[in-house]
Amino acid sequence: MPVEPHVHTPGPTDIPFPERPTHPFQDMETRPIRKIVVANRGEIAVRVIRTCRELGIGTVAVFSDVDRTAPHVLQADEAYRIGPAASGESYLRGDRILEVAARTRADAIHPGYGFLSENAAFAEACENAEVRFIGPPADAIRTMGDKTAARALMRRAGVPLVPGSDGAVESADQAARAAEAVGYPVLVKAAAGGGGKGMRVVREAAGLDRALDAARREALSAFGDDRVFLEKYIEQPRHVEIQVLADRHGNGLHLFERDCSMQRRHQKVIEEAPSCILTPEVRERMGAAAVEAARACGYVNAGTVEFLVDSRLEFYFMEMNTRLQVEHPVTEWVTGLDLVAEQIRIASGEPLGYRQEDLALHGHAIEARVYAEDPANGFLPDPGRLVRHRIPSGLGVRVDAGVEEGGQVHIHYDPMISKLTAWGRTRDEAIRRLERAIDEYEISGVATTLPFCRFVLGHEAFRTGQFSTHFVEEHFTPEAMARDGEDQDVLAAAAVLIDAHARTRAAESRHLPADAPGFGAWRTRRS
Ligand code: MV4
Repeated sequence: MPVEPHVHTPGPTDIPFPERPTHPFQDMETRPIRKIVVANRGEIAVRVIRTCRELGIGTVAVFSDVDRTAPHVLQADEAYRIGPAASGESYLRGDRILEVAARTRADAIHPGYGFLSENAAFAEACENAEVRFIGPPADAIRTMGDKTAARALMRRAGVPLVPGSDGAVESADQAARAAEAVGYPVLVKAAAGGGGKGMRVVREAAGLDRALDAARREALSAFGDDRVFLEKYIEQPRHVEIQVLADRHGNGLHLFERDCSMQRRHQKVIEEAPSCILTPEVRERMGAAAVEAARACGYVNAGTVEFLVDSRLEFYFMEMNTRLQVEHPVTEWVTGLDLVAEQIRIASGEPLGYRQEDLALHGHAIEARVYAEDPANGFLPDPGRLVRHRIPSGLGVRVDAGVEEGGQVHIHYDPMISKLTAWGRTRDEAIRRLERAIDEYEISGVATTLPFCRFVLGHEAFRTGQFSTHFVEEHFTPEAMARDGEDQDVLAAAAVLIDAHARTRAAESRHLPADAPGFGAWRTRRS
């Protein structure tokens, strides 16, 4: 199916397909990047377009039928339809995206996160079409996508691993021997996994066979691959990940860590940089291990090495994410770098241009993810129109939104509305600023995770930094969240009454109806 140019595209709509190569005197490695196809939607597509603007690089958006007027489409220089709403028929169609790149004579494709970002075959197809994939080489994606291959490589590279089986377990017998060797409890994980799918905790030998079967079945249906392996189960871990950058010239460095321990069912809720549990000495060793992990798999571009950290601050390689991550803004806050600009410079073949010693942490940053989900109702997605969307601002506040007021959160895609981040000189200042920003944020039309984020930020365990990846299951109930908001509700109710009175008085003196626009609207914080 041919791609249809969007109506707002200036100039003729029947641009002929150029022959390739279009630059006979410059090979792909050194050709400058002048135009980028952004193969994504929502906030990350907008995020990439912003940096392209700053760098003077042209942007091409792609969109599905329901995204015809989405922010990323309106903000790009050109935009092309790639199919119907379902992502399998649009944002996952690498062939159509490559067609758009050819037709628009783009030099590169930025995949964002999700969709095609960790698809080795797509990265390869880009290179074959002589369009640069702004991400790592296909082989690095492939190696890190196979958790047993990644473990084997990390072992050889001397990166600390959770004790476990060498490679996939072939039989129940072999699994039992591996489990005895590391000691119970153990965790059965899918080789093709990640994100917690196909995982089973086993507390004693009696439960192993059942867990193996269950994990295999889940892995087969989720990934089409039933290979599983074993690891010692770390009981109350922190999730700490290191941001790395590597150029084509063999230079690699890290941009310190993000603490992503605050999760709910493997979905991150609050992320921060730096981690309040690390010491400078552990930070340095983890950073060095992450750079080594990247070097070992031939990594180029931006990537993230995830570690589990136990209560003794021992750290263990978990997996490597071969893409730009949702939570990258907190790293941008504390390093002052633009990670998308770094990705593009690296893809252009430029050297990093600075060394590890040139980098320092500055202050503290925290991100709250704002989803159209109802925390009072099992976090059920609540898609719909953002009747009101007024974002906070002010010193040290950043909002990356993919939907504007009047726009839709669609059922077809991830229900994230925005990422709200705040910076402070200290962790406490960052927390207070993020709380202030949440209080300033107005959303109506859909339920959001804002009150849930407010609950987490106000919790003693979060304030003191004494929490693990189990925080939400241990401390969160809709009732506790509601209690937390009660004082605010009383204040909001009082405010509504005072406002109504003020409106009436103002309307009387100006001869306007009391509901005239421009008087502002009160709302409760949990609206
Ligand atoms: C673990 C673990 C404990 N011990 N591995 C979750 C997702 C996947 N990337 C790996 N995960 C875990 N692996 C060992 N050996 C605990 C988790 C885990 C987890 C990790 C990070 C953040 C949140 C989590 C929630 C539940 C389990």
